Amino acid sequence: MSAQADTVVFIPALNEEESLPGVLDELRDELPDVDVLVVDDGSQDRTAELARERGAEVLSFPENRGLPVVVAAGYEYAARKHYAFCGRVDADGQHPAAELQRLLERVRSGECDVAVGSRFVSGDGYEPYRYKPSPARRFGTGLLRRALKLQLGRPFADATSGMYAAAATAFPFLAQPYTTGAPEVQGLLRLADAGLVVEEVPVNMRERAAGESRISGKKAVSLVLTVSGTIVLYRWMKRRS
Ligand SMILES: Nc1nc2c(ncn2[C@@H]2O[C@H](COP(=O)(O)OP(=O)(O)O)[C@@H](O)[C@H]2O)c(=O)[nH]1
Ligand SMILES: [Mg+2]
Repeated sequence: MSAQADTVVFIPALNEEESLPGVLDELRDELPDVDVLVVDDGSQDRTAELARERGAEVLSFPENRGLPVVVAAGYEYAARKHYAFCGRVDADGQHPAAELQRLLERVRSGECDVAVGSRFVSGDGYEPYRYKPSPARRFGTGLLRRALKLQLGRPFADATSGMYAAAATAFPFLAQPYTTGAPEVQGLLRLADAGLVVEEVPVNMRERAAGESRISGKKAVSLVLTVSGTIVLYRWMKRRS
């Protein structure tokens, strides 16, 4: 067994046997020096087996616990194993490994504590408006952006992105249990309260390689409600504590 790397990249995965091998191969090619952890959330398919075959560490839950639990577990693992940096990408092939590398460079250079991959900011050669969400989705995210800006005191364009690089300073905040269905949004609120530096970095994302997104049609509506609920709930809990 080789020495532990300074970086772990974790991948939440629920029944992703079709896409996960490609994601792991791409990570190995682009980021050969990182350790990889697949957090298998009670998959019924060969997700865990395929991950192990490709040399990833696997944390398997006996049954489905949901993405918020999985996300906390990923950062908790990074903290417990004393990694200096932690990345997170989807198992569906949406997040190019080369883009994660750019996020990791930002945190490694000390420029920020957390770098979030964003489809909706421009710069660094990334065109504005390169992603055109449906009108319904645009309406929803517009509302969320306004609510979030009030809470964070700054604009944040892609608050539900799951593509992250974090330095160890951020692990304790990202590893705390999430009490809402929108862990990314809740995490951003915590990081802002802790005074950590979070940067939104323009990236390109792909369509998921196979299977279905968590977010489609009616689920998009419920996501908007969940995220708004998260913001309100977070305020309320903070006022009481
Ligand atoms: N562990 C776990 N992972 C999930 C669950 N739902 C989705 N995922 C994984 O979390 C990631 C994000 O889900 P995805 O459907 O791609 O959401 P989207 O990218 O926001 O559309 C993927 O890698 C999924 O395999 C869940 O209930 N538990
Ligand atoms: Mg996805």
